[in-house]
Amino acid sequence: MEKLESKGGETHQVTDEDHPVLTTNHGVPVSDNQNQLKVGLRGPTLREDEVFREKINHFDHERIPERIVHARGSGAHGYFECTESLEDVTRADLFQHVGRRTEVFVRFSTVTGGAGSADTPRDVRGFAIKFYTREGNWDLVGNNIPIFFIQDAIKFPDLIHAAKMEADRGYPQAATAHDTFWDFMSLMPETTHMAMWIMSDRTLPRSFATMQGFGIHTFRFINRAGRPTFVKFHLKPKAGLVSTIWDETVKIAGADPDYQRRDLFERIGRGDHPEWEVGVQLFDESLADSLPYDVLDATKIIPEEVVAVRTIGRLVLDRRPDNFFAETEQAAFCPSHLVPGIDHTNDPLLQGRLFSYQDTQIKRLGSTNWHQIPVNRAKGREGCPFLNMQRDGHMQMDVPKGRANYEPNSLHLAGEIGGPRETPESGFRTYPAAEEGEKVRRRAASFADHYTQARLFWRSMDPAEQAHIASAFVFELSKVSLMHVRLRMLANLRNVDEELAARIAAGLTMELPEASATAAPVIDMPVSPALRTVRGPLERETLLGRTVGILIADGSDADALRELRADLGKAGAHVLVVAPRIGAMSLSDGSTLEADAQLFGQPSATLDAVAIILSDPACAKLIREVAAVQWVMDAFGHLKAIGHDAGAKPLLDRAGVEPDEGVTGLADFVEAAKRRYWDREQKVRTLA
Ligand code: HDD
Repeated sequence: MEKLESKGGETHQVTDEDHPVLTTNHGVPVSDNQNQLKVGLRGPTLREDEVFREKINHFDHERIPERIVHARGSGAHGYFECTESLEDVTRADLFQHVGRRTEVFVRFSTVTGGAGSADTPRDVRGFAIKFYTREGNWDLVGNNIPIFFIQDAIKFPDLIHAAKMEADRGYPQAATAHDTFWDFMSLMPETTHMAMWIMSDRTLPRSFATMQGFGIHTFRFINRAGRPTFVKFHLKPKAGLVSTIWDETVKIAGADPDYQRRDLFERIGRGDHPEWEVGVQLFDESLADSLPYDVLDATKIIPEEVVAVRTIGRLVLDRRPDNFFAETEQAAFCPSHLVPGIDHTNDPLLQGRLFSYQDTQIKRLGSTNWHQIPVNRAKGREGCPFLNMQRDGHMQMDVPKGRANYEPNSLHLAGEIGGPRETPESGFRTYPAAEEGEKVRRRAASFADHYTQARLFWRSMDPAEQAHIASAFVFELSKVSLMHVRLRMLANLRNVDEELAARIAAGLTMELPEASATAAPVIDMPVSPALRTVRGPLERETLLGRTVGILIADGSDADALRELRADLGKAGAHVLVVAPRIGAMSLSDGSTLEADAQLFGQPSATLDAVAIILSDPACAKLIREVAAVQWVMDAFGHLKAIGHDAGAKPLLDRAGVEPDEGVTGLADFVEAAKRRYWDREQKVRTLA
């Protein structure tokens, strides 16, 4: 029996059990969703079964082409809040008024893997932001690294082909440790600076919420008077810059391939909203001219020590998508989408991107009307998203009124709808840069130096991170079977730093080749501590946004557990009680406590710090359980704080835990859990 019911302003047909009525795509109520239409109970099915045909037909078409790069991604809604007006340098609406919020949709991604690949390979992370400003959508399509591999967009297909699965064998998936990638890298010295960044822990972020974001290119701001200012965009995570280490990330990939997607979803769900300080580096033509590198070259940074990052707002992600496909998968970003007050520069990488994204969205989403998909739709002033004379095409969703689909027209004089008109003063205007020259296919001499900033990066690193970089090179090149490619990489790296090259060569048991020729002198720039991840300015000693696991078993000390859990919670940590069994564990005082996770399903690699509270008999049992021993051994090996009571000591001993300041009693654990113990690394790992 069906009846009509009104919910939230909409009227639905509902069943007797209060479910909405199941219908076909065309609104016809369905009587049976369990069986095809047949002749007789065991007879042949009938072609007239429209309920079946429509359902299967739709299912067969459920997939659209995955993105050629950045196929694996996760998104969230939120807002940008302006905290300092930039009225003097740009007329962009979102930067005018302190306190004004602009809605955003952000999609994070890895680059090389397919849509179903793991979240945690060594890879650059995409950080694409769609700002729904009152003057249209602005897409800032950046990464978590402030530079790029190549200088000219014409090399992008070559770069991506070399990085993705090898063409004949279809592997490796989401990994750069293979011949073709390093063949390309070694033949293109302009990639050397990026090679340093991708071999660092930057490509192993713990969470999307703990990575930096960068707009990379130099853009232009334009103020109301038409004055231009160069700008580079920066995002700094409020939760601090936190990466994993290689062994940890490999183990996370096995334990939870959706680790970062889950983290984003769950963080927002528990109100721990990812947040970034949004900042800008502002500079003018004369500063740009004074630099020993070109600001139009996307393989270069401007160190923060040279041009400070000015914080002008915050980006907060506070709402999960309702539907992954409709929003995250169909979200389409284009660097060509600018708003009045923001403009491009001649960066040849950026210029190539202006074509590519628009083109790919038409292929991926199947129609030039992809801007009408809700997540891509401009919101505009007073809710009016867009107004123009573009018409028709596949999947047109709008129903424009009137006969004026051309401009100019004078239909308004007859009382008809005349349609929109241009706004010369306030509309988007390109900065009228004066350009002249011959048509050439050549690079400027100012793009020739490929090693100075790679050296700057290496020399700015903390020794712990240097060891990770050198070891990452050893690992990746050890997977390269072509000896001439390894040698060519080593020859290039000698121009970065002799010690780095020697460490990698030793790790590969190879002789160092002659250094490769350089096209420009390599300069020693002053080091930039702002670039550090380890012991750098964005490392935060905090439990906010961190997940701490407490391992218990039957008989664990109830008071100690309750107290620790409460203290960790007060300090802002997300606490997971881990136990050999999921469900109720009986504690020392006879009470029971529901474990949040099972030992085998929540390896310590997935946690930021661990505590262990065990009764003597439970510990005696757990030291014979390899998963428990591994849990503790990994926490120690991954340089995490380990808090424990006396009962847990035999388990620590079995796991080879040696005393240091990160191994504490329960009373000191909350403080200790706020950081990693980099000095421990020499004790537990041989690095290059
Ligand atoms: Fe790109 C996607 C970032 C250079 C061509 N790119 C894509 C995404 C990000 C970036 C974050 C995913 C967007 C999303 O979540 O949907 N790409 C960058 C950055 C670059 C860059 C930071 C250099 C500074 N890209 C680049 C070049 C080209 C492309 C030089 C081509 C000439 N990128 C694409 C693309 C993609 C893309 C093929 C695939 C899916 C998409 O565009 O929407 O058009």
